[in-house]
Amino acid sequence: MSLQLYGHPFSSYTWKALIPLYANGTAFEFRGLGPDDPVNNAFVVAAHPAGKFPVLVDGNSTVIEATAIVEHLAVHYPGEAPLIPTDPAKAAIARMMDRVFDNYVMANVQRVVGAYIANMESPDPAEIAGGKDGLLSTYRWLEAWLGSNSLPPNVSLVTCAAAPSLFYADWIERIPGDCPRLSALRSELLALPPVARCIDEARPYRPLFPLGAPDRD
Ligand SMILES: N[C@@H](CCC(=O)N[C@@H](CS)C(=O)NCC(=O)O)C(=O)O
Repeated sequence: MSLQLYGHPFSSYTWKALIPLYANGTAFEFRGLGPDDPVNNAFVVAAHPAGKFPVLVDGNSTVIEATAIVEHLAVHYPGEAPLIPTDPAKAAIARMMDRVFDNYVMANVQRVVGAYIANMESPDPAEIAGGKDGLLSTYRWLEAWLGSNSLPPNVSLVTCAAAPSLFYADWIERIPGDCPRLSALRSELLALPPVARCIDEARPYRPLFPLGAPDRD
């Protein structure tokens, strides 16, 4: 099989690459990372400047960074879900929103999770407060944005970024009641078949969530 995806089923950025693969029924081999997979771990450490995943291998090409993986799939493995809007103006907006979800939702999730991973008994309260405040600011920005914009109707780059980041963000700082559009968007995204599949495949790993996984979703 020419496509291989290196990642972990509980990793939000791995979901970002899995969602387009599942949405378009693209055949690939999943290469898991973890204590029992030293060869796969070593491959990722060599492939990415910071050893981060997912990593996609397509024949002789190695593609790092989840956004670039979605772009690669859109170009080389087009399918039912047009991952990047064909209208260049809409594509520019999709790329802008991809940055919002990565840089201001997922980065704040990782800030809080990182504080726990650094010190499970006594996570840095400033890091936790900073991450949670950042999430609340972004929730309010997204709520306002959704008042006059909507996501593309099909699975797109924005879905791939938004679904995993909102899934985990809500576990860290619940989307407040004054953000009903964002709350509804999260529910709609989690119900999409490729997203629901990622959620189900990750269920066995929930005990790994450093803050304790809530009993929902
Ligand atoms: N900018 C990267 C971020 C990827 C990332 O943060 N992946 C996490 C897993 S969700 C990771 O590799 N964590 C392990 C590490 O940082 O060493 C991307 O978009 O692919």
